[in-house]
Amino acid sequence: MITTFTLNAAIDKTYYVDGLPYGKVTRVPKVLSTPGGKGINVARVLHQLGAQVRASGFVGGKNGEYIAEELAVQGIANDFVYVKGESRLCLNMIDKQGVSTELLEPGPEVSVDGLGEMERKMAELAASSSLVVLSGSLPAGVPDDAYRRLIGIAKGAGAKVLLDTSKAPLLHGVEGLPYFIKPNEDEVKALLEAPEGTAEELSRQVRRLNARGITYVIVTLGAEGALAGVEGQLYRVRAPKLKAVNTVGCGDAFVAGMAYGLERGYDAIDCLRLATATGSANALTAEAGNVRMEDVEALKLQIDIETIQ
Ligand code: TA6
Repeated sequence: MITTFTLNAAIDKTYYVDGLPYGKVTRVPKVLSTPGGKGINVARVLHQLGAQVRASGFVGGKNGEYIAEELAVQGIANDFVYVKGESRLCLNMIDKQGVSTELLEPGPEVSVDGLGEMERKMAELAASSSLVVLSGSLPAGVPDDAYRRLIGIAKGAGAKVLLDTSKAPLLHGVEGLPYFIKPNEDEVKALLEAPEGTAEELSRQVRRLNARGITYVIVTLGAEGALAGVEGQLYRVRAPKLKAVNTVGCGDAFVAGMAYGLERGYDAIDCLRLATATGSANALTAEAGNVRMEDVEALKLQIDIETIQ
């Protein structure tokens, strides 16, 4: 069982518009709506890959009820902590050129009691999970070190933890030594207080994070693919150029592919291949956090992974 936690769950709305003239009225001809927030996207893609998965996190209000009910309709088990306030909407507006503009609401404020309840939920759910995925931003009221605390509980219950977040929650979260992180280049430098650097320096920094005890360190390099460090061994990963329909959720789909591979006991190269193909496949569908298996299978054959000595 893989359990994903989304502390700031959302309803993801995707608006397909002709254009977005600033200061003008825009009518929206096509709208897609689905439960979202990073961990929920990970759960949906894991379900599509065929994994046994459940989604947890904080939800609130009518939007929270919609998130739980719609996940059940999509066939995804869920076990949320309910808080006061309303779960947020995240808007992604895609114009005719395929340019994406996102508006992300802050989400409901969570009390100290709420975090305590989440810690109990983690202890309960991690005990029956081989992997736990913690994804996304933290809602107001939740301290920056929340992921570090939750990682400690999950590891104590015997689960491996994948952490996908940014800024202060990432800086604190790595102190809990998760099994996997997916920072961008700037975040790697911030984690090690390292200066701007060359490709060689970035490689050294990834190895230093591995040496600290984080088994998988995947540095996303945008269209250039990724640099992966796995227990000190580096890999350069490249995906084919695609005509993207919607790139929102590609990172979440990558994490889902990685979680699936790790749970099935794949080696590092097969995990990276599946994760990269799954992340790319997400770009080929209109909804965020959504893949077709035929795309994943076709893309797996086109992923280039170079072992760096
Ligand atoms: O990764 C895409 C996405 O998950 C959207 O679905 C949207 O809900 C947003 O990111 C939320 O990100 P955040 O880091 O604020 O949790």
